[in-house]
This record gives sequence, structure tokens and C-alpha cells, in this order.
Amino acid sequence: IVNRDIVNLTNCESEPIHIPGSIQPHGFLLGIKKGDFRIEFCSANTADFIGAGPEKLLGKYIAKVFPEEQASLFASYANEEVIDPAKPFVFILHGTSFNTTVHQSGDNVIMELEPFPDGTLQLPNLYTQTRNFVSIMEKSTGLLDLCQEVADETRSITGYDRVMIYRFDEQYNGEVIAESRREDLVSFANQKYPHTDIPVQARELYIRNPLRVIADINYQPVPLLTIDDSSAKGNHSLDLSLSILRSVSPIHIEYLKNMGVGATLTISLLQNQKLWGLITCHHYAPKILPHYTRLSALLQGHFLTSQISVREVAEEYKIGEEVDKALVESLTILHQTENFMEACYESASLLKLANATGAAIYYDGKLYTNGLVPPDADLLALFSFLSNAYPNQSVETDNLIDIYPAARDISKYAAGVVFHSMISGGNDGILWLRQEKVETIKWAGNPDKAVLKNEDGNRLSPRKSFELWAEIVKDKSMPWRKSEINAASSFSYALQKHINYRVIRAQEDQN
Ligand code: BLA
Repeated sequence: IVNRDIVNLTNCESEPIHIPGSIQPHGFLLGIKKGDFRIEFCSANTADFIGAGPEKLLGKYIAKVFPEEQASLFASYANEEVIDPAKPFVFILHGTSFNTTVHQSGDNVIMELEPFPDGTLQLPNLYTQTRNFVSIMEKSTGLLDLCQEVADETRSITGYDRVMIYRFDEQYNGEVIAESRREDLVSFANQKYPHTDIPVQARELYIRNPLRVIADINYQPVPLLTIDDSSAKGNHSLDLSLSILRSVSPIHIEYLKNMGVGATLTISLLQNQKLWGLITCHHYAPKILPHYTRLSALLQGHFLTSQISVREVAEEYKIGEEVDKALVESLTILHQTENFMEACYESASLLKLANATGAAIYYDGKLYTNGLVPPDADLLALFSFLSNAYPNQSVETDNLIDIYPAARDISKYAAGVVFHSMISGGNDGILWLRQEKVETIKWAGNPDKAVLKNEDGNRLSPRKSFELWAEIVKDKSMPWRKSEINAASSFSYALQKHINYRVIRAQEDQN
């Protein structure tokens, strides 16, 4: 009935989801002019909750329409410089207690009042929750483990049918990296979703407002009304970015219907002011979560966020330590062995310092190889290409074919390479190789058909099918880590020095 005008979009990003002009019906909204205490905005459903319709509220002073005690309580909140939206606030109107979330939007103080779903104020046990998290934090070894534990714990706190930890890649495609679900549901684990499923303005909004509740996807949006405009269409000027009841994009509702989901809760996971991922909860029936339980779920998000970079750094550090150890071993062999070329090329540590599957050196017209390498002719051709393309330089890639199409025939050995040329000239150089790692990406529906145009060519809609669509990524190796690239570079430098030293000594011996 409302908002038909805003869905004529030519792209997903242009939908102004922060000013929908309506809210979800499991609560009502009042917008009160700051300093003035007059009701400037209200949702059309106030009569359902407090008996008084918008005509009795709009333009009135709160002291005139609310019991004195409640009105002055509210006025004290509205006067605060900074309003803390997490502050517990209960309003009793018409004999009913309402959980009330308060925040500021422009000149207005927004109050969103929701009856407690089970009629009582239930505070979660934060002590137990915190203690559980600390024990989870101690026993889980890696980040993925921890995500799994947080998914399980969030499901047990909230009771959603499915809780997923969803991680973004650089393009904001996302992957379900942990999942806790009702046993009879099919798993979404490891599925990948294209960036278009959560357009940029939605992601930006979830940075500012880390909690998104959709209580019932079959809801009727309730228009927002204002003093000078009581049209049934809804007033689109009130910014609801930080609102808890904000109405949902009709396109996203369609998406959730296509998925068969009835209600959702989403919590943002931030790292360095960027969206790292989401805790995404699904329920297959409508579900209204009490405010304090929502805050508990939000706390799970904070717990997890506090650990993300700690764990990522720890995992990198562990790999870095192994790499350093292998580098030291390789340098020792280089300095202590007379036939160091041969010795290096029999040593496992030379591969380990870059976690390579093969390595080779070309020096003084000779090839020395270690591990899995292409046949000599192909290897020589590769040295020739690299030293011509990158004279006196180094290069690394996890997609050799990109710079050297002939690598297609040798991807079994060399899909990725780290190369350092040597100043002795010619095609001299050293390289580390990684073999191809074929990766199958399990897209939930064909990503090229993620956004559909309707018959009128204007209105967009999300894909109807989430049937698995496999994308096979070939000709690439695992990417090189910084620590591996650095170790390769240190070894190359030492080798170069060592060779120079030997050459000078040999010349001196001759004289
Ligand atoms: C919002 N899309 C969202 C949200 C999620 C997803 C989690 C946040 C709102 C919520 O809690 O439901 C996507 N949900 C997913 C994904 C999974 C999931 C990937 O459970 C994986 C398991 N969506 C489209 C297209 C458009 C679009 C084509 O597919 C645009 C034309 C838009 N998605 C869209 C919009 C929002 C959204 C506008 C914001 C909704 C809002 O907050 O109002």
C-alpha cells in the first residue's frame, strides 16, 4: 500500500533505505522536536498500542498527552547531549510496559516503543554469557573454531533456527564460514553469496547501526506521519538510519521470501571501521526478540570482533615463525657447505621458507632444482621469460598465466611463482614455484543472475533460485604470504652475496 514509488530502481545502490517512510508494526514510533517537546512525527499505528491515534498526538506537547511522570522522564532523556541508545528505558503507557529505544535523528528525538514480547522484562544473565565466552575463547584454537562457537552460543541465547557467521572478501562477496542450525535444515556452510545481495548503502548503514531486526517478512509497513502531512503514503523525510523498527527494503523482503525465511536478525562485525562480516540469524516463522536478548546477541558480536585481528595476527605469526626457521636453516647450509648449490637443492628447508612445491636456480649455465618442477626445457624457457621481463628485479604472482600465457602447460608445477633475478647476467635467477590449486566456489545461485530486471525493465528483483552453482577457479596457486615473500627475498639476497664472494675469492686464488 505504501512506498510503491521507491521501488522503481535502476540499481540496488540507489534505494534510499534509510528514509523508507514507514516502520515495522511490532512497535510504534514517536519523533519529538528537541527542546520543544512537541510530537512532530508518529507512526500510523499508535492507537493499536496506546489507544490514541496520530490525530491526538501530532503537534501536541508530550506533557499534554502522556502522564506527567512519563512525560518528565522522557523530557530528561530528550535533554541529554548524547543519547545512549543502549540505555535501558521502560515507558509505562496505558497500563503496558514498553521497551523504549531512544536516539536522535536531525532535530528530533526518536522514541521507539515495543511491548515486551512475553509481557515481562527479562534481563539476560550477562555474567553467565561473559563467563561462557571467556571459556570459549580459551579453548578454541583458530578463528574458524571461535566463529563456530560464537554461532552455537548466539543460537542458544536467541533461539533462531539458523545462525551464520558470514565473512566478506575484498569485493564484498560473502561466505558462510560457520553455521549453527536446527538439525532438520540443510546446511549453508561454505556457500558464497555475491556482493549485490547486500548493496553498498546497506553495508554502510550496518556500519553505523550494528543491529538489524526483521521480525516478520509478511508484515504490513506502517506509514510515518507528520504534522503537515498526514497522507497515508508515509513521510520520507525522517532519517531512520539508527532506528530499530525501520521498515525493510521491499527487494530484500522478496529475497528473503525466495529463500523461504520468515524473520532475521543481523549483527555487524567490524574491523578497522570496515565491515568484516555479519552474524546472520534466520527464523522460519515470525520472531520478535526481546530488546535485552538482542543486546546479548550484539555482545556476542563484540566478543567475536575483539578477537578477529588477535587471531588473524596469531595465525600469521605462527606461519611466519616456521618460515623464519626454514630460512635460517637454508642460510646455514648456504654458508657452511662447499657445494652449496647442490646442498641447497636437496634441502627441504629451501621449499619450506616459502611454502613452495618446487624451487630452481639458474646459474652459470646450469639448472639446480628442488621439489616439483617442470621439465628442463620448460623451466629454462620460464627463466628466460622472467629475466627478460624483470631484469634486476623480483616478481611474485599466484596467477603466472596472467603474465606468461605459456604457463598453461606447466600449471601442474608452476601456477604461482616468486622470482629474483641475479646480477651475474644472462638468464640467471632463482625462483620458487607453487602448483595449481583448483578451487570450487559454491555460489548460492548463479552470481551473474543475482539481479533480475522485471518486464518493465525498470524494477529490479533478486534471484529466485539459490540452487548451488559451482564456479571452478583454475590456473591459480595459493596466494603468497608476506612472510614467505620476505623469506624468499632474504635468501635470494644472501645467495647473490655468497656467489659474488665466491667469485672474488676464486679470482684472488688465481692471481
Ligand atoms: C539486506 N541482504 C541484506 C541483509 C542480508 C542480506 C544479511 C541484511 C538484512 C537482514 O538481516 O536480512 C543477504 N542474507 C543475505 C545473505 C545471506 C543471508 C547473502 O542470510 C546468506 C546466507 N538484495 C538483492 C538485490 C538487491 C538487494 C538484487 O539480492 C538490490 C536490488 C538489496 N539487501 C538489499 C537491501 C538490503 C539488503 C536493499 C537492506 C535491507 C534493509 O536493511 O532495509
